[in-house]
Amino acid sequence: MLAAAFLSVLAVMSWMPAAHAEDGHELWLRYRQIETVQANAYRADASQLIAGQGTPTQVAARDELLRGLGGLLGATLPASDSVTRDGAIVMGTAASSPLIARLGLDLDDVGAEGYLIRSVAIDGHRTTVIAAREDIGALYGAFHFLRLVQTGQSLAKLDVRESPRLKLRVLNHWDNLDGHVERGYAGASIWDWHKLPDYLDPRYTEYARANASLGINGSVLNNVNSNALSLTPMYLQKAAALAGVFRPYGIRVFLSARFSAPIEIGGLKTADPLDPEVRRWWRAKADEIYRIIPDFGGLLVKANSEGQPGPQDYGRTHAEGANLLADALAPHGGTVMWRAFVYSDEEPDDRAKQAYTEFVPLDGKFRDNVLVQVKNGAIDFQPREPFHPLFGAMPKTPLMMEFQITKEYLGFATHLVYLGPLYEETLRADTYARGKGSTVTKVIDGSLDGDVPGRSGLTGMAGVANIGADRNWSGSHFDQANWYAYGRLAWNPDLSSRAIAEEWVRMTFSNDERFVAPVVGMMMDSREAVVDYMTPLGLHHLMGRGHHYGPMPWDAGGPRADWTPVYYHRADKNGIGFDRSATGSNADAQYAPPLAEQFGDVERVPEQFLLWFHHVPWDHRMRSGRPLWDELVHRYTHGVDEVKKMRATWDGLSAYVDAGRHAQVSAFLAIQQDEAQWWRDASIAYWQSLNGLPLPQGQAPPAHTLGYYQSLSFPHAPGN
Ligand code: BDP
Repeated sequence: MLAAAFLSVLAVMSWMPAAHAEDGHELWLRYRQIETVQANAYRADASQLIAGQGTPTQVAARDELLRGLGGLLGATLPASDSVTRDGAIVMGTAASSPLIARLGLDLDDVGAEGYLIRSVAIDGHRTTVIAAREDIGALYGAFHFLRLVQTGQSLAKLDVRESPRLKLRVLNHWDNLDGHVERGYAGASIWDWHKLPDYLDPRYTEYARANASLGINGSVLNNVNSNALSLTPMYLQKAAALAGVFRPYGIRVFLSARFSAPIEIGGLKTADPLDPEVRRWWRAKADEIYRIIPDFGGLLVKANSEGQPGPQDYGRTHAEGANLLADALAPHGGTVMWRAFVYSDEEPDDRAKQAYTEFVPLDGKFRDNVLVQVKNGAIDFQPREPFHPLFGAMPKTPLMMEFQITKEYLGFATHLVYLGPLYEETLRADTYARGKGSTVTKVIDGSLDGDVPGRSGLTGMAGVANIGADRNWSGSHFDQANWYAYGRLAWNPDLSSRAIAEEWVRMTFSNDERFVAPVVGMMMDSREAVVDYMTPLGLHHLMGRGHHYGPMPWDAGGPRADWTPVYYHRADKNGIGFDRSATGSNADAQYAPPLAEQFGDVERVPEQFLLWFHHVPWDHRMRSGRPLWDELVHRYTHGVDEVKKMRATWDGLSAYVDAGRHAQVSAFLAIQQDEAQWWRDASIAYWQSLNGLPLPQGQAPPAHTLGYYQSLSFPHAPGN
């Protein structure tokens, strides 16, 4: 009842003119003053703050509440030592707060990072406690409490109990030491390596706050295509300076390690993981790292993939490579995140099969402090892929999910594509590894195979960051939602992407229902739209070579076949699609039997994966009754139409958004519409050049000739 009353009051809450122009820099932590009536109601539940400031994390939590409530409610919250009035907030741990110790709350099972938020009475006064076992839990609780206010929820009768489902919740920065961000569309790297460690840009603290607000607890600072220099003393000092800024916010620093570092910076002749000198070198390196960064998280490694060095260079396995580093880090409690994104030059087979082929035989051979980090799909962060067949196939090995937040294959920074539904689709996918209900989430949170003897309890999720030096951090306002959604799902993979979108919209823009509902609707439809205008019905990897900008389905050149679109679509006069069934590469057999059968059967495969798993004639009958060709054209057009709809929706919402952000989103949607049309038209023109088929009735022909689309070139597209 009460909650409903609050929500209806909120319906009239509207955007308040900001003290300074909004440029997105404050992300979802804007803390702009809410409407007076509403603020008054909240003030009754936020009348004083009792919180320790004995540690940097306690200070961070207290400052955040003061800043947040001060901004949102437009009043300074008096701090005191005891509860003297209704509406007090008491925050801390049993160790930091005598009041919390006295309450005897049941904190046993919230874990080191969890918290409770509860409405209680203290000394006869209505009080909210934010209680945790460790300081970091209280900080997370503070952000949760603020989120309740930011999203207009009631503060009465609170009974929240939260703890993260995954242990490592990590951002992977693909940032080079020269400031370039690989696949970055938000400007240069935020790490100013040159001025570190002496100059600490205030952005580092803002970054840490934003991540802590989501529960992200790790940051891999440098690119997986790494430079061994990152492990030299000079760069370790720089990383240590960042670790110092992040520490109060519960974020540990990790580094990407180049496997051949013993040669490049150690002067050894080999990097063979079984060589005693190499082993000694890594042990000494780990000791050195931990002397400089005592709470260092560990190493991320891309090995024997796309030209990176690795154990296979010496005839050793991925497990032998990972264990080398794991043994060096183990005495210090460090973790190795060993990537499964591998495909070799020599292997002529289907690239989608290679990670499984190489890693499944290694199940059970990795040390306890190794996580194998697996991309969500078997190819490469495409607009839609079936979940990676490794999930569920390595019961003795903890697998860590790797999602891409930066939109390398989904329109860079200008396309509005909310990735929550993509993440959710993968996490909820059923692997059938141990019968029905064996979801990918259960694989990565360890619950599916927790009973496997000797299995380590490590769990984690990684997101390839979309953060750069742009004022708005992510290259566009809506791309902030992807950072946000990633973080929230890493904390709790069962959250719904729609609920996350709604939270984010309320915090980032407005609580006005007339704004929230249409914008959440746009976001939720946006992922399906991009699938339709770029790669409908299971098509994949059709983008421009190298930079990955725009459509290039005709591209057949370059150094390797499996980097070309023609390798993936296999279209000709008669049909289109990659046959991964038993008559083709048989990749579908890497899935558990019920799924393998479904994917392998052209009549039963979900249509969204039809051309991923099957090569079919252009007149293949679709469930809509249309022939495939007509359906394909229909999907392309539908994708473009969805973007037009998003534009119209956004145009109608200018009353609820500040002019600056509204204008930028509008301009980007216009770019997205043009580029969606380009994807549609170029793709259709190319397919027609192969199949010679007429367009279905009512479908507009491409605006230009195929030759025109083929003549376009973008040598300076960003992120390459
Ligand atoms: C691909 C990117 C490339 C990355 C690679 C990876 O195009 O820049 O280095 O993934 O994940 O998608 O290692």
